[in-house]
Amino acid sequence: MKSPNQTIRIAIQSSGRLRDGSLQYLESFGLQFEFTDRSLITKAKNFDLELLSVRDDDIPQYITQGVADYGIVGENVLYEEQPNANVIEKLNFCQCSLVIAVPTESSIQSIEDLQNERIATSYPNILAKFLKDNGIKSAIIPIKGSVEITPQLNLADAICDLTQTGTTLKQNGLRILATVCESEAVLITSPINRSQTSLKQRLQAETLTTN
Ligand code: PRT
Ligand code: ZN
Repeated sequence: MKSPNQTIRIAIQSSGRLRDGSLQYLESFGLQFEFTDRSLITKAKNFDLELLSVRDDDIPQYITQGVADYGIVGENVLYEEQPNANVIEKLNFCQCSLVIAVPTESSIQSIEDLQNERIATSYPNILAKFLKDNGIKSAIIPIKGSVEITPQLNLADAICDLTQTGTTLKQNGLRILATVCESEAVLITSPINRSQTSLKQRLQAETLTTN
């Protein structure tokens, strides 16, 4: 486990939808990085800070274990793995919705109609809580990717997946039945960062030196 007062370490996604927004957020503080290769760890040029570039799914774990001081991850991934996680700040990018959708021609018209039906999802924990809160018992089919295809394969009667523009749902002949939650990128911190100081405060506490 990393001890306090060492180099600040921030876990961000190595590539994907969160990557650019995460870097822009960090660069807005004046931090400068030089990416020379695909290395896992990149040191800031002008601050005692380093980036850990990893898969987004692993970021909550890195934070819980204190391997990194801060992390940037989507709320969907965070709440799937750690419902009681400590979010420091919402970052206003990578917005999307986690929705339940059914085939356009399905007889399922309301969430009550999901009783005893099969729902495929990559977010079984968030979905289970939603169904429980609404008093509905369905069979949750955990699936890692291409969830939208499962009704066509008769693997599921409904899906619970992320959507942004709605294009993918439409292309797969699906319509939205209910929104489970909204999601955006958030800054989270390690439990060993006991003061729960925002990254901004921590960076501003020391003067950035430009090269
Ligand atoms: O490799 P790694 O595990 O790090 O990345 P990943 O492939 O798991 O994640 P990535 O890069 O695809 O997404 C990272 C995060 O971006 C997600 O966890 C969400 O917080 C956020 N995000 C925002 C989205 C979307 N928008 C989104 N549209 N994640 C996924 N999608 C999918 C959606 O499920 C659909 O299949 O994109 C497809 C297109 O969506 P439409 O509605 O615009 O057609
Ligand atoms: Zn992922």
